[in-house]
Amino acid sequence: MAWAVAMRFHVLTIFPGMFDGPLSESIIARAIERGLVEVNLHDIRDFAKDRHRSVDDYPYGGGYGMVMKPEPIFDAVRSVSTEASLGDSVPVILLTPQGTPLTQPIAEHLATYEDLVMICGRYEGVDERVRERVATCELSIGDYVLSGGELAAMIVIDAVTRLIPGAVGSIESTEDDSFSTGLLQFPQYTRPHVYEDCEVPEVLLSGNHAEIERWRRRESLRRTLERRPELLGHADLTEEEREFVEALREERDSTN
Ligand code: 6GU
Repeated sequence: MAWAVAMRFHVLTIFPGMFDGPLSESIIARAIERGLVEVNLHDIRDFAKDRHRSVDDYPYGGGYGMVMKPEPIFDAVRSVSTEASLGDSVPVILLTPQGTPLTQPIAEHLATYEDLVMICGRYEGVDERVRERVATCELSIGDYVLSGGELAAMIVIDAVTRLIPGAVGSIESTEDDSFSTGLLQFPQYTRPHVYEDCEVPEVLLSGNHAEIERWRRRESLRRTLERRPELLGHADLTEEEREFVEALREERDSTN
C-alpha cells in the first residue's frame, strides 16, 4: 500500500555527505524506509554562478573569515519551492547560533508541517539578506558554536521525526520522554533485579500500576528540581505535586 509521506525535509547545505550516517541508522532510517519521512538534500554549490562554484566571499567592512553569498542560497530555496510545489506558508529555517533555542514545544510545532526547508549556515556567517528575505525563522540548538548548521539540522530532523506517528513504535513511546511532560524523565531499570549490590526500587516490581505511576511522577519531579529547577515553573502540576515539590525544597534547604 502506498502511504502519503507525512513529512518532507528539504535541506540546503554545502556538505550533503555529512548527512549520510544519521539518515542511514535507527529511527530516521526506519521512518524513511517506511515512507513516513523524506529528506531531500540540495547542494548549495550547485546553485553557484561562477566557474569556481563559489558559495562564500569576503565580508564587506573587512574582518576575519568568509560570508556565505546570498545568490546561491536564494536560488536554491526558489528551486526547492518550485520543484516541490511548496506554498508560501512553508517554514524556511536558518540554522544559526543566533537563532531561537530549539525546545520540545518547537519540535512539536515543526512536526505539524508537511514540508520544512532548512538552510545550513557555514563559515563565519550568512549574508544578512538571507535572514531578511528568505528565512522565516532562525533556530539554534544551544549556546555553543558549531562549525556549521549541518549537525544542528540533523538534530532538528531527529527531534521532529520521532514525533511523527508511526516513526517510533508504541514500545518506545515518546509520551514519557523528558520535556514532553515539561519535566525530566523518571529513572528507568531493566533486568537483573540486583546488579553489583544495586537493587531496582521495589515499587517497580510490585505490579501496582497506580503506585508505579505515582512513584515515577514523583521521581520526575525530584530529578527536575535537582537538575533543572527552572523547568518546574512551566510544568503542569497538580496541587498534590506542588506540595510534594515544596516538601522536597524544604528538605533540601534544611540539610544545606
Ligand atoms: Cl544552528 N549553527 C551553528 N553553527 N552553531 C550552533 C547552532 C547552529 N546551534 C548552536 N550552535
